[in-house]
Amino acid sequence: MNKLSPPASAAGEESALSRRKLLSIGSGSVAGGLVAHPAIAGSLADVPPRAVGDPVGATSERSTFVDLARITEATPGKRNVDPLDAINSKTPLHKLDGTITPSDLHYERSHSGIPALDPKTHRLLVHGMSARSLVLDVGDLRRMPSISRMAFIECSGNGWENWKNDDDTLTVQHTHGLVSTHEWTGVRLSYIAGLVGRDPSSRWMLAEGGDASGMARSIPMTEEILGEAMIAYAQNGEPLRPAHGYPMRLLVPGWEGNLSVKWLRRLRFGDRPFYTRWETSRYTSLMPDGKARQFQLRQEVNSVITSPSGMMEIAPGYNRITGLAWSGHGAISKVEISTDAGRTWQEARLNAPVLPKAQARFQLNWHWDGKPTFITSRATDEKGHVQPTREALIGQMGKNALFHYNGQQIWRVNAEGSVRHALS
Ligand SMILES: Nc1nc2c(c(=O)[nH]1)N[C@H]1C(S)=C(S)[C@@H](COP(=O)(O)O)O[C@H]1N2
Ligand SMILES: [Mo]
Repeated sequence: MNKLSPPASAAGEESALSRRKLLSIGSGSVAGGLVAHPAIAGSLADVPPRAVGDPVGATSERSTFVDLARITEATPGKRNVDPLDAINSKTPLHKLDGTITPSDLHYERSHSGIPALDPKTHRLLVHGMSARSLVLDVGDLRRMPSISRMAFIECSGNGWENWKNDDDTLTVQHTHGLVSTHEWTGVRLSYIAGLVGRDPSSRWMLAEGGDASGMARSIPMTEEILGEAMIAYAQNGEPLRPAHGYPMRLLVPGWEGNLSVKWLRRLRFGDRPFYTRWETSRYTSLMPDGKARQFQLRQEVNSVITSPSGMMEIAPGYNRITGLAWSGHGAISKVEISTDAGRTWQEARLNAPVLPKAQARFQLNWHWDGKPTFITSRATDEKGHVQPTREALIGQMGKNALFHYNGQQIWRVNAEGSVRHALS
């Protein structure tokens, strides 16, 4: 039995491993370089001495032993490209813990690069179907009542590799690295709408960015969005970084990332969608009958096992399965894991807190018997939406679509313990 095998008395999912089974777990070392030491009485002689420190600095850096980076991508399949050709940069989900994405590793999608906007000159115009119009700077926003909340942003292109063919070399960073979770701070959209006296019959709002791409999206003015959307000026406690919309962006929790318009310069209230090119051609889904689906705006329930995942190696015996689940409908209520190609499912433990429209961390103890198999996760949200299999999703959407892939992700484990991307 290796030294990290959980005690048989442990509660929850650990009890799924019977004592008999635990005792029979092989003596092989745990994957990831951990050595199973013989059980001797431990003493400080086994622990290195205290170390001399470097000077205290104005900002802190990651340990030189830690390797964390996003990867740039041009189109699906064109990976690790020259930054000048990149259209996005993906979060290393397999190397992160907990649920909050560090600010410099939040995925990034920018259609025309990152403008350097000066907060002294940047302005936001709020106008349209309202009693008055207003021009605001970030100082004005900072003087208003603020809210902070945890929320994920997910590009509707997340998972786009999975519409295509199988690729053995894909990691979870490639397949799911276009979703991240932050604590965001800003002013409620309903507060701004109240300031300008928005006409209650205004059912749509145009949000326009200040970058060269001319990004502009129509946002439905539902109670949910008016109550939850914000004009954000801070991420994880610091001002927005330029890549994420400095000095201000719209944040629409739970809806496709494209609606969270960065470098926000205009909000215009109207009574119908504005049909910008971003919603008539770009962010639409081509259906099997040749028609395009427009305004598919919500991010559906989704999950993925981040460890073990694509391109990792495991050893027989105890392995911890962990991953992330999220839904644009609200909080995650359940994540189930199958380690036998979908025949049987076990409920994973969710780490607290589990917050609405934020990523939730799940985990399960697993005893791998060394036989080839497939592992997969299936999330359910508080509104009862269940993450579909790839077959069910494609049955509904066909294979022409590029956006809104939320099928269950399968990882294949072969006899050598190599974990690889699989579609079925
Ligand atoms: N002005 C502007 N806003 C934008 C974009 C953009 O290119 N320009 N990209 C959108 C897309 S497609 C996504 S997925 C999110 C990404 O936000 P992030 O880069 O902060 O992760 O921003 C959205 N807002
Ligand atoms: Mo996106």
